[in-house]
Amino acid sequence: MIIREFETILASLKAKGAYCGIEFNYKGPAHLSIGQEAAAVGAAASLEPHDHIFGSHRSHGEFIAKGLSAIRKLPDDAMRLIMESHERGALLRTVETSLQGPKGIETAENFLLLGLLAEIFMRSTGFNRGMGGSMHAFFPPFGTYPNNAIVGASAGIATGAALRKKLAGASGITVANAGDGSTGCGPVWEAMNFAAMAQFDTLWADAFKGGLPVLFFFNNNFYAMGGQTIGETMGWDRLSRIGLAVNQQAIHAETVDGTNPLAVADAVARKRELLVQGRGPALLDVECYRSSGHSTTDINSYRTKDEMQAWEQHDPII
Ligand SMILES: Cc1ncc(C[n+]2csc(CCOP(=O)(O)OP(=O)(O)O)c2C)c(N)n1
Repeated sequence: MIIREFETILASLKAKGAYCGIEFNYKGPAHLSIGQEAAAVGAAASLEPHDHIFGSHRSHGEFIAKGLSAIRKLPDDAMRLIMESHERGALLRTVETSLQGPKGIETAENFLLLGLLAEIFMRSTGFNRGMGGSMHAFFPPFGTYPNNAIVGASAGIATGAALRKKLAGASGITVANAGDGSTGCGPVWEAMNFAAMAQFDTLWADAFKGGLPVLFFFNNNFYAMGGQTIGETMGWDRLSRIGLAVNQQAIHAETVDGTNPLAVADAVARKRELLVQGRGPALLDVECYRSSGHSTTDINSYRTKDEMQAWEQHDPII
């Protein structure tokens, strides 16, 4: 619900130039994930702070969910140190002086939400001094690595990060968050093949054996901009079947109800277990629906009102 309200602020500022009576002219991009929140929340619930997520153009929800999960899982003193050392405490001071409210975990939550909002608004108090904005925000202490405006790019980067984890003996997994449309991109296929190369099992020394600990997490909202993936722009009829092309285990591919956070949390926990055992990579086809437009200028001319209303019954907030 925090994600929903956060993105409702952005939607309202883009559409009306105001939210709750506060006027602000936000000129940057806003690819909202309204309707898809359960996918991000379910995944984050089963990830640890040292698991690294890499996003897409539509990753505000993943950023917030992973941050909230990390805040709950990190010890209080570690959390305090993170807030005090980031930009020498500048964001923490802004939170403590400008936002009233209860102390404790709310301070950390406000640190997360203000750090991201200020980043999206390209302000110096943003997590990346406003240089990244909506599509390139990141905050490594929470395991939230840069989002990416290049469709499918997270797949290659998360795979490289998983290789680094293997070589460095680092614990945890990496997650490539991407959309269903990214399965039309060559780098996604290259990344899945690289992560599943047979040599990891047949040739590598025992200490390094096993496929890469990377989870290809497809937020399958059935559309890539105005193109429908099933029956139109892709050859597959079910995204998870593409795992069959990669290796004998079909990279443990599975389709999940992405409108149910508990189903997603369960699936991610099971895939994570495989990955830390060196049995990666894995793929999740997380079916969900984007009830907001592709971007805030989208007039939804490619889908019917009936379809959108039918999906309202499956809104994860309800
Ligand atoms: C390599 C590349 N090609 C095209 C684009 C333009 N583009 C931006 S978002 C998008 C659709 C992506 O669809 P999907 O991966 O399903 O994610 P969704 O928008 O549905 O979350 C496209 C084609 C881009 N940013 N990068």
